[in-house]
Amino acid sequence: MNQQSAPLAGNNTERWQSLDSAHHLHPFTDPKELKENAARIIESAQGIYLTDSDGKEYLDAMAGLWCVNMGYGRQELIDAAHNQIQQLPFYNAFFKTSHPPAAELGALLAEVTPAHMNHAFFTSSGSEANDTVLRVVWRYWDILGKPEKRVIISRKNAYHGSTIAASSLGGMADMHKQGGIIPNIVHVEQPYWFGKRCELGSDLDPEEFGREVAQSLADKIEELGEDRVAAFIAEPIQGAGGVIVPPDSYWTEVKKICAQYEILFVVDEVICGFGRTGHWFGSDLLDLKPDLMPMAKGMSSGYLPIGGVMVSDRVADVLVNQGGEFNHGYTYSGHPVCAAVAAANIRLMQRENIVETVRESTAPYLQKRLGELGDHPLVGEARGVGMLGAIELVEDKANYVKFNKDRRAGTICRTHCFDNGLVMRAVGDTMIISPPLVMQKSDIDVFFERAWKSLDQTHKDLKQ
Ligand code: PXG
Repeated sequence: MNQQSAPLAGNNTERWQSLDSAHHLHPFTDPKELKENAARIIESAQGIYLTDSDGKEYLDAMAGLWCVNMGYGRQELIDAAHNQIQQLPFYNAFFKTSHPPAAELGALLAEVTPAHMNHAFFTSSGSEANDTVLRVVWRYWDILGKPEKRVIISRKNAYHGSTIAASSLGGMADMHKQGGIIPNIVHVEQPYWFGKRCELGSDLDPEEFGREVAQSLADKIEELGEDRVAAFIAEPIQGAGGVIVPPDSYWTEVKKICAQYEILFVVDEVICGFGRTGHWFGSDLLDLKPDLMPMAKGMSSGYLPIGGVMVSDRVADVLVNQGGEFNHGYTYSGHPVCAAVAAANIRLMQRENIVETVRESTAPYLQKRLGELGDHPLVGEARGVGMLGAIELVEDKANYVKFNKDRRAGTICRTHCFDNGLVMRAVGDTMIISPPLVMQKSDIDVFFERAWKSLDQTHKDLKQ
């Protein structure tokens, strides 16, 4: 039945819920369950606070979906979109044409990314950026006369997007079950120390664990043969997998392995980029030297959909000087309005010194308060880097025992958070945060109080 012809419910919330329920299939959602509960309708936002259609306010500790880094309602970004849409709402970047926003954005990205990265290929999302990664990696080795280098090594529980190629690159078992995996992609272990510690039920030295997991990459390259391996892809800190902060030894070893073998190193900066870790990119924090860097989300603070792949000079030299035509691109590659907003966002970040403020002031305070949440009896570990954090809910803190999945501890906690005016995401029983970078210390205190209260209520529910 067409809902427009149906009588509309009394208040706007009910109306939007009923239209949504009748006509909108949501991403990563059980549609039947949602129909039984009705969607929460978010109507407006300012700074780091959201307001729903009943006027209830929430502190958005997820920055939308890891993206609204500069906060909601930024006039500079609104003006950039408004001005550009009047001047030139669309033109393509195919057939030897360009436009000022794409040219400006490329130059700005070259300025803020690591010094050896000076070319950008634009997309509309992180998933398209990772599809582009596959195309660039394969093209690179083809041009160099090594077409047998085809395999891309990724990690279990990684998230690289939701298109067929990006979900294949990702290591999410539930996505593979429904969507399969395209050929030439394999997955190695992830550096999730806490998960392994709980699984083992006995002591596990983090640094030794980090080295062992890194070794699984070298072992996989040896097993496949270096002549078949094209690239290794990883997020600096796994985001959607549960904000997994590796032991220090992990990246030290992985960097050595990437340098030792003739493979491309792809660092997925879709979450860690644009100040999230207190550095412009996770690659800066960890001193990674990526050959390719997919990015999106914080690039425009989520105001408009834009992503891209930053290409190192080593790869660009081959593509540009030896490759001929690259048969790849999207209608909206470098979309002028999206590019203008992304450029305005980067300039705003520079003008407000946000990366430095996060590194020196806000992130240390957030991590301190997150550490205090670690004292809660329900919390087995609280960890984080920069403006990223995870809180592991456990049944037995002293003995590292997780809850049985059926208890749905994370879902219970997330519901209490919403009721208490806080948006936290639950990955299983891991509560995660990725708040806007413009969050102030006083907001962090509000976050702490609402989170503690939600943990208390969850604890009480789970004891019953
Ligand atoms: N790489 C990484 C590291 C991501 O986190 C993508 C690529 C894909 O980006 P797009 O723009 O195509 O969504 C992502 C996206 C979650 C969640 O539930 C995380 C993402 C997307 C949707 C939900 O935490 N990350």
